[in-house]
Amino acid sequence: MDIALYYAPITCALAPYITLTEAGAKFEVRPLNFRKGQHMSPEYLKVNPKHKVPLLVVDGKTLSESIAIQTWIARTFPHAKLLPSDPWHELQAMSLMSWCSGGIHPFLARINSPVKVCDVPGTEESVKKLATANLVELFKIADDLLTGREFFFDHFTAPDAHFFWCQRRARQFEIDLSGFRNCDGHFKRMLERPSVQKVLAFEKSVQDEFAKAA
Ligand SMILES: N[C@@H](CCC(=O)N[C@@H](CS)C(=O)NCC(=O)O)C(=O)O
Repeated sequence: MDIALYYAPITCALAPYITLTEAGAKFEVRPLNFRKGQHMSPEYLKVNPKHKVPLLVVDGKTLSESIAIQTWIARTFPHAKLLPSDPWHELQAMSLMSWCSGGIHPFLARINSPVKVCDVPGTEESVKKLATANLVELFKIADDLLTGREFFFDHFTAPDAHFFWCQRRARQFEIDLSGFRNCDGHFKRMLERPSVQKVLAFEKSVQDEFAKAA
């Protein structure tokens, strides 16, 4: 089976990189340079008209959307237990990933690019402020969910990877999460995982390559 992951540094494509690594999958990574607009190139738009990453290619067939990708990885590599085995908990895991993707991510995207949601001159800071307030509320919910737990379930699963990315992105925007000790503990535990260290080292190497090519 040929597996390729379209990826870009900093983006949420970090999460399936983590789970593919946790699963011991052999996969090729195809980095896109967003600064050079490679995700908008005619070649990439043919592969993914949504111009987004992550995108998984399995034996030439494409799969977009993080949750579908994570579910495919979990089903294809069941030994890695990337989703809980109990059916109800499995659905709770899907619910968590939907929340990361549809609840948390859009507010992170607004901070990254406020003009995409409001182009009225002078509103950028206001968009960011509102998004930040929403994120603080969402991280409080996550903090409560993580009370007394190392991970969202009784072991590492795909939602942990997805939430790790959300938290990392929020920290890069310097959102103050210092009051959320359970989130903080989760973040630190994730940083200790070899899969996470691998993707962060990979990210650095790609960023260095892109900087050289700039
Ligand atoms: N709903 C998608 C969101 C993916 C997404 O927004 N990816 C961003 C990077 S974090 C992207 O590729 N943005 C480029 C663009 O929108 O042109 C998912 O969960 O996979």
